[in-house]
Amino acid sequence: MKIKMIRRLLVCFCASSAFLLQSASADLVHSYLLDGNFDDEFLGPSLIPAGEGVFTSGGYQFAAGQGLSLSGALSNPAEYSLLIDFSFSELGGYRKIVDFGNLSVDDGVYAFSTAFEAFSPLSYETGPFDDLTEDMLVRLVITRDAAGIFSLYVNGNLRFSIEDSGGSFVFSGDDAIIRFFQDDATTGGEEVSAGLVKTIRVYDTVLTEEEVSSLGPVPEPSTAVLFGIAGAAFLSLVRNYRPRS
Ligand SMILES: [Ca+2]
Ligand SMILES: [Ca+2]
Repeated sequence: MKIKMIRRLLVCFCASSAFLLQSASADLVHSYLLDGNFDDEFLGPSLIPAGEGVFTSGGYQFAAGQGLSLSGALSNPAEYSLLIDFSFSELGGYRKIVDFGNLSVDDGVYAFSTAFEAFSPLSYETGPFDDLTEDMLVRLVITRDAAGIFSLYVNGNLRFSIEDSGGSFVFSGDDAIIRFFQDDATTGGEEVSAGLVKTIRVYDTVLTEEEVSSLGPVPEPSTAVLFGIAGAAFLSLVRNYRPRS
């Protein structure tokens, strides 16, 4: 009886683990959990820090302008999805989150006051205010498809889609370099904030609205922790099991 029950639990646990891994990894090509290093969990290129931030229990903490960069992570610099779990400790005015042109142009994704904004001189779109709160983690997902439709999501919810006809949101630097939390030279590198980044994920396809929605907000407690708890509970069950003779 008991062996059957444990076997059933084991099957259930493995199946749900496989499902979690599978659903989390669809089209996911690079994953950075900033828990003490800049390594890609998929053994791809590492993030490069632009300063000397510090790792805390919550993630990588950086001073204003000390962002991160990532090169050679995209197979197509014009078609991608990026997930960023981060917080800024100062808001107000423009503060750059993602730069697409190796810091050579003003175009990019910014925090504009407490809203997210996709800015280019040709077209820009601002989401609702109060999407950002100082020092509160938020999950930003941006996607761009080959036809140039650029979408921005906050905590799993679509904020806007725009047509990027000018290619402002195509990564145009060498090796499609992605720069996080660093400002361009055209505004003197000054549109920045100190902050904290917990997770960065790179997908080589465009996530659908449904897929982004299923990613939800920043996990609290994290999925990894819950997964760990479930695993520990199962192991403890197995360890405590004593077959009756
Ligand atoms: Ca890590
Ligand atoms: Ca700028």
